[in-house]
Amino acid sequence: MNDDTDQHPVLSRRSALALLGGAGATLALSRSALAQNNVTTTAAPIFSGPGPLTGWNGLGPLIALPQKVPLIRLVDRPPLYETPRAYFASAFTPTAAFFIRSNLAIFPASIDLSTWRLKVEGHVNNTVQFSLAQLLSEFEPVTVNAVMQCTGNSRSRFQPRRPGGQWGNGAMGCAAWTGVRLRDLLKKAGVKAGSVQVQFQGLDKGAGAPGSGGAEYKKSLNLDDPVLDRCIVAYAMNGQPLPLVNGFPVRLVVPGYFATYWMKTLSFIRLLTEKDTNFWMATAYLQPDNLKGTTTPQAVKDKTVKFKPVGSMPVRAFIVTPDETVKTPAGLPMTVSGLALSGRGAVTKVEVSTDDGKTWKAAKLGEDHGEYAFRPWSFAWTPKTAGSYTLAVRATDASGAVQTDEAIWNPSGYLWNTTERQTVVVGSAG
Ligand SMILES: Nc1nc2c(c(=O)[nH]1)N[C@H]1C(S)=C(S)[C@@H](COP(=O)(O)O)O[C@H]1N2
Ligand SMILES: [Mo]
Repeated sequence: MNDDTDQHPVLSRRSALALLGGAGATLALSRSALAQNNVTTTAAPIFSGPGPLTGWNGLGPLIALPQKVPLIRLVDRPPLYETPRAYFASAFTPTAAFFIRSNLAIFPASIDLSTWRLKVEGHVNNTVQFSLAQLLSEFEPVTVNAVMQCTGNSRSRFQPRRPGGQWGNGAMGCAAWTGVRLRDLLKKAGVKAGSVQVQFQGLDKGAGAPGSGGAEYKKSLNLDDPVLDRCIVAYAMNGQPLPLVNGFPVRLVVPGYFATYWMKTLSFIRLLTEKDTNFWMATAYLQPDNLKGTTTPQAVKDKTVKFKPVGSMPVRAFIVTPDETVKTPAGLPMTVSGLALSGRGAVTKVEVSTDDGKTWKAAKLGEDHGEYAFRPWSFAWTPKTAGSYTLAVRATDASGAVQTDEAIWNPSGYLWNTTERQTVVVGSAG
């Protein structure tokens, strides 16, 4: 992709406000200059204070990894790179702009397909292994459009703040994933009676959190979880091979579930006779055992909270345009637009407020790409008078769940789905 497109580089909310306030020096940094350097040279503050970080994206320089366009680097190693807001203008996220997150620091720098195999092992009738050529030729290919979202997406909103990557909203993306049904692979191996979970492991390595025993990233799903019927082992996203950092040659796709299960460089599928108690299942990626995954710091202190492994994604809607750089004259018709998602039933309704959530009107839903994909929405709005407006958006899904203004809180900073807001400055048309 050409760097100097109309995809705007990331401006932090603060630098954008400075820009609106007429800070000429900030404005003088042209988009092309930013793109050429692959870094933001604006004085984006490094956030260290106690309050929530409220810009749409997290804060960090724009850095391009191999096969990727510049993304917002939150952490170098293990890599946390966030997708800039402008890439969410369409329902499918460009592969090269897809976010990157790995839990361990050592990721394969190359894959030799002459020796790489996907193994199905453990409590099976026959241990089997497949080359990529076999996955491509011996199984019926299937495609599913699905959003992958990091469990900690939007963690920077948490109040009190939680440790971990301080994501804005860009730790998500939607792709058309093509590959082989997990069920077809399990059939080839023959799952033995007495198996309770299926475990997934990739090729990355690293120490993990000190003392955690988490040096191998392993994730498991219950064998009786209906999500297994829609899981695929994907060798393509958006009609292209997966970039190495996004899991080449194959990754697990778990439509509707958080990304923690979407194993990259998937190389081991293992049938277990006991529940998986490894660090990444028993200690990490736990949510309070309620639908919203919310609790209070006091309840955690009092040890009254029951936790369970995270699973499906609650309903969310995002305002993509206008962003904070838009300053519009009164009377000019504009389109408010964005995306919505839910892992718990199709998005059925999106509503927009132009008065900070006091009154709501239905937005128009865009093309339906499937239950697990982003659902685009748009809303025609003509601000009548000059002033500052606070737009809000909320979505409803087929389960009847609707977003609210109530903040989510849990110790790991997961499952944020509070209604989104965007302030728009409307000037006089003269
Ligand atoms: N092999 C492997 N797969 C993994 C992870 C990992 O650390 N190693 N992290 C998971 C998490 S937490 C996320 S958010 C997604 C990120 O996928 P991406 O880098 O393609 O965006 O991968 C998931 N799959
Ligand atoms: Mo994640």
